[in-house]
Amino acid sequence: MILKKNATMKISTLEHLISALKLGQYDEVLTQSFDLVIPLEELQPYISWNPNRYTRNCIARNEDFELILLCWEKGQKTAIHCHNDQECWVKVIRGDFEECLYEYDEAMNLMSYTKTDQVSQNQVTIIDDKDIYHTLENISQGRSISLHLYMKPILECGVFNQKTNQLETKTLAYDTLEGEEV
Ligand code: CSS
Ligand code: FE2
Repeated sequence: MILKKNATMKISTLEHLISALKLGQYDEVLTQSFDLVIPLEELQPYISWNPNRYTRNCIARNEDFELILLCWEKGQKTAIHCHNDQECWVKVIRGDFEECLYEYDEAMNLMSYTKTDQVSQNQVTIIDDKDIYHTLENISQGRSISLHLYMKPILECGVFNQKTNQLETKTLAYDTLEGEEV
């Protein structure tokens, strides 16, 4: 297909999505992300499960972005965390999540709960403020899957320890590395 200059391709496959990200078309991806439906078969190579914690599976990354698939057993959840100042985009592929939002006041070292949202299949949640922290929990009756985009990649993030009321730094790792440097 010959595209006209400036013409926008509708993103409908994982390959299209990765191509758009490689071209730096982040605004385009974010605009289309609400309607975006990536077939589950295309995500199959990146699915893995762990009974003890959600898994992080790399689909594609370079120095500008990181696209990963997270696989959640029933009830698995994150700690209260941030995204190392990077914009975070989450698209629910399957299942239902509860997202709790918090705001961190660095001067006071105070983490304040703001609100709880439910994010369901095909919906998108975005965090683009460095002071906003959140938790994500799989509240489905079974497994859930979510697609995450960070611009740029996050190698570590701040995690709020609710027992000590202190921020800690957590190193983030992949469970599978099917995806390549692109
Ligand atoms: N930030 C978490 C998932 S919730 S957005 C992570 O990358 O593991
Ligand atoms: Fe997060």
